[in-house]
Amino acid sequence: MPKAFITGTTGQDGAYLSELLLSKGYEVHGLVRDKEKSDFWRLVELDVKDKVNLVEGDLTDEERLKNILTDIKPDEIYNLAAQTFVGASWHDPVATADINAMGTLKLLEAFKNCASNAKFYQASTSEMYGGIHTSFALDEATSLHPRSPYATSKLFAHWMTVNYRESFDLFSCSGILFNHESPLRGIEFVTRKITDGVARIKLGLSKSISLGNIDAKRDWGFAGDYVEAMWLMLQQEKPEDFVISTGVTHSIHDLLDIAFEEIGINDWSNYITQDPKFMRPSEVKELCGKNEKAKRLLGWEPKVEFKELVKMMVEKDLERLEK
Ligand code: NAP
Ligand code: F7E
Repeated sequence: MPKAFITGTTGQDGAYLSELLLSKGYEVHGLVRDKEKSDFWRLVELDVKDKVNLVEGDLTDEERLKNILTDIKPDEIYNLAAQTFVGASWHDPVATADINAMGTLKLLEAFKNCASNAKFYQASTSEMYGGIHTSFALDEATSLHPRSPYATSKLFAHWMTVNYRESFDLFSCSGILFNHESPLRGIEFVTRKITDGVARIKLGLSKSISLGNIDAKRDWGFAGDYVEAMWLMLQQEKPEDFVISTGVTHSIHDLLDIAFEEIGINDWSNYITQDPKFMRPSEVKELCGKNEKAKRLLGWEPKVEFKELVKMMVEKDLERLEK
């Protein structure tokens, strides 16, 4: 039975990846910050909480990571833990860098010293492209220009992952994933904030949704599809980095159109307010990824398209609130 160690198990991707690996017969070990106090709602919703071996520890504690890897001897390591909210990274850049940049380096050290036969996956991000303006979709060869403390911390982790591969001949690779969403998305991210807000408006629990820059455009996919790509990357003979995206970009206006249409509202303008507190000091205006390499070498393709994704999220939020 292959063994996987996942950091960030309680997060959106950690939950879907746990479910996927369990379905493939893996023994899954998941890092959690506090076995008593961590919020396990996603693992509970997917009915996998009791099937994952929860291991207590923090990505910033190198000795603990070394002990864990020595004990578990995993075949695959998925580093998904991070301070993931871009907006919050300007308020706490030091903690963001401690976890995302130094935390990853500490895990790479533990991997090199205690589990060097394993394969290592790093959760890199399209935010690393941030300020790149091009009429072409972004791919593995495009240069990087991070526009937030979050993106900058992830850039360090990304290049460290490349560096450990090139320096020590380890199987370490990065997935450069574009935004991916689901009913398990955190409520602070714009997709879930909107689908939850729309469901509240429908049920008379709220009158409007307050947002920041609604002109932003993203390449949004479904998290369930994206964890498949993570697994595929670690099944390759050779460690390589891959862009994972849908190749299609939508604006927040499109998102609002579909979400409000689900509750029978065609003109959402009276239900949206804008608040400067949700604006970012340096915004990433638009992102679109080119997934040709993943299609060609991994045989991966996104299955859920944008409209279906938004509808799925509104439906789930309505169901939760009605309960
Ligand atoms: P998420 O839902 O915010 O989950 C983040 C996870 O990291 C949580 O399990 C959290 O644990 C854990 N964590 C945070 N700080 C930690 C620490 N110091 N030690 C141990 N665990 C810690 O994130 P996600 O959307 O699943 O994203 C997964 C990964 O992919 C992240 O690295 C993210 O940066 C990257 N990524 C995400 C996207 C996307 O669109 N979702 C796109 C590109 C890359 P608690 O429950 O204790 O808070
Ligand atoms: O913002 C705009 C906001 O917070 C998307 C993380 O998973 O994906 C995610 O980062 C856009 C931005 O996601 C609000 O300014 C407008 O332009 O949903 P978001 P993100 O910043 O793209 C990447 C790939 C990651 O790696 C990250 O970990 O929406 N926006 N109004 C808003 N955003 C939020 N959150 N809230 C608003 O009210």
